[in-house]
Amino acid sequence: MHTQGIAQAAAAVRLLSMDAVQKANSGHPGLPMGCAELGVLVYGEILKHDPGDPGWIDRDRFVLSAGHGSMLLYSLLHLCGYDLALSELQSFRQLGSKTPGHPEYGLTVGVETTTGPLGQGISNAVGMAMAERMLAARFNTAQHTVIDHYTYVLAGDGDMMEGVSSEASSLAAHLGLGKLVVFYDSNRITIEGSTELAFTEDVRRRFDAYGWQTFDGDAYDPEQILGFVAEAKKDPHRPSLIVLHSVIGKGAPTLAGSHETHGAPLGEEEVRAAKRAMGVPEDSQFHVPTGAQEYFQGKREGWARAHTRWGEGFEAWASANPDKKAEWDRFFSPLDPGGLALPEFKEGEKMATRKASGTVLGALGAAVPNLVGGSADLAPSNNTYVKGLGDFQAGTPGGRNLHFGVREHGMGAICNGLVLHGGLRPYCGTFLVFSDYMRPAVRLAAIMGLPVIYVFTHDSVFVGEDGPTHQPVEHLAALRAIPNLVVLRPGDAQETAAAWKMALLRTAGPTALALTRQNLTVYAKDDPQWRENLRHGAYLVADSDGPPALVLVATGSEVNLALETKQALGAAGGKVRVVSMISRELFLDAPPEYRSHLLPPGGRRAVLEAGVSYGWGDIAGPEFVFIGVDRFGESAPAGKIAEHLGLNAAAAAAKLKPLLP
Ligand SMILES: Cc1ncc(C[n+]2csc(CCOP(=O)(O)OP(=O)(O)O)c2C)c(N)n1
Ligand SMILES: [Mg+2]
Repeated sequence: MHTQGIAQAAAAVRLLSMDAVQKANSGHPGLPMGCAELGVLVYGEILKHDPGDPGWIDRDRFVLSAGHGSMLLYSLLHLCGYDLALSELQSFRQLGSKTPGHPEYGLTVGVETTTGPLGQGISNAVGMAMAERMLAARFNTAQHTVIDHYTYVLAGDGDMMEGVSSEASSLAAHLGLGKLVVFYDSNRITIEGSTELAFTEDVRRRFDAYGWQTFDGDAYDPEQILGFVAEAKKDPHRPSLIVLHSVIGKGAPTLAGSHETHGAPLGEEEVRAAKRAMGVPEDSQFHVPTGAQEYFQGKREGWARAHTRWGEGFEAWASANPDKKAEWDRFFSPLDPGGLALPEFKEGEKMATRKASGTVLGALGAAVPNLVGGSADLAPSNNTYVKGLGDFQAGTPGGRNLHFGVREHGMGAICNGLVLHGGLRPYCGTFLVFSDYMRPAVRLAAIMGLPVIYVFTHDSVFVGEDGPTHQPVEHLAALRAIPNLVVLRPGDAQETAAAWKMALLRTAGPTALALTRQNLTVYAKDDPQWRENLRHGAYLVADSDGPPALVLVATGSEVNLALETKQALGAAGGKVRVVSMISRELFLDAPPEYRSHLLPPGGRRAVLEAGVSYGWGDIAGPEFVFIGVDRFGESAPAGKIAEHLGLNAAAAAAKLKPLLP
């Protein structure tokens, strides 16, 4: 071990971090300074990586779960030789730089996931470790290992406090993810001060109880840390937690150990004093000691060699296993829409869209071999379980059905990790009402542009007897408010199959499917191009005779209701056009001609959706009639609720009649 080089490299991390935060006059110097040695060990001694090819599939992953310490990551990526110039560090937190306040996936090379919302990164890492396990099971052979890497995490007190990390860590142990190693930066400081204020549990014993292998040591003893990592790797069945006692802001002469170093510049004087103490000219800026440069330069050849060796092994594996190689290519290439054979549903067939979704999923297993997923303990209700594909468990890593347990938040974050790793297409399910429990992870999927698919069933008050706690009303609106999340609410089984196809072909972000508990009738569709036009978010289901006096826009289960309402209106119903709007956001993005063709400008509009009216004005105009649920629901059989809330054909017709000639 190159003790001197490591010390110099750690000094470089401290100098770069102090200066960047000072120059930006904003940021978090405490963590990068406190974890400088650990960061150098991770990037210099522990990680299998190649700065020349950040996308190398068999690289070890490193997740900075405590994303506020972003300068630690940026400093190390720069020092290792990733494509991150010093000038980027000098424009830390500035518009257009590659060094945003918190690490952002896709913006900065070498950043494996977007972090900052505490608890998410460590939970993403569980998904990454699961992906490694699944791909290894599928592709490695007795002669060749093409997937064999570790997932490392640096988590802080905040990560350990957030509930989502408990959900994910509990599952990680259950699944026996032995190649997951978490360093816990135990500096016992958070924003308000000492952890004595609110966090006095024994984290190590908590992880012991989950079934992790745990270690406890000093953040400034490199040999001990490397020893722990070696020990951690010996047990292939247990993830490892390495608790490291550290000092926040270490190296700051008067502020080290203080919460004041957490999230504010140290101040000009303190920075100068720190540089003096480190034996660096106090006027220097963004100084990288020669020893630090030499240390990382000395690593490059070894990194490149390991990568080349892997490449040779991969070639040998590919020629010895052409079938596996062909499957590999399918895993890592865009989906071929032509290969998606979807089940057909007949007009008049009565089926809940959750059931139709289950049927579609069953048919997709073979067509989309990298599709994996499951539910937060609601598979029988969400229809997310695919028979014949096996369960992913510690002893059966080839299984494709995931069991997340009752852990929606962890499930969302884990699915992000599954996508981030590369090679897999995950879906996950729960009741729509509990999308709230995973919303932070859904939002991050949208920010990162990850094509996770959410199967949200029981999508309205028509859930019935379970009552208002289980009846979503504001959830569609809340999900639609997330940019880059596409919410699809299909109106029947045929639309459900089409929605799945749209979700699978989406690569730029997540898709939420809102599906019913109750049966819906598959209806005739006036638009012969309806499957095509769904991409515009809406299409014509039943037209009026002549120009429409009223366009009735409905979504999901309410398309059936809209058609019944048209009937119930008798002759006046002939003047009503019914539109199924599977996605409000896609419709808002549709070409203006298509929109005005479907909803003629200036015409009367009504909206039928068993949810809140919030947001519908964007589509239906300022004076639309809304038939929906701007309140919480009731516990009763669905039919009674419909009557009570005016959500049946008779009530809707009565409300619309005065609008018609
Ligand atoms: C979910 C979430 N809640 C709150 C915050 C705001 N926040 C950022 S850092 C922090 C304290 C973190 O403490 P710790 O992880 O111990 O980091 P350290 O102060 O040791 O650097 C908080 C509350 C956040 N980033 N994410
Ligand atoms: Mg802390």
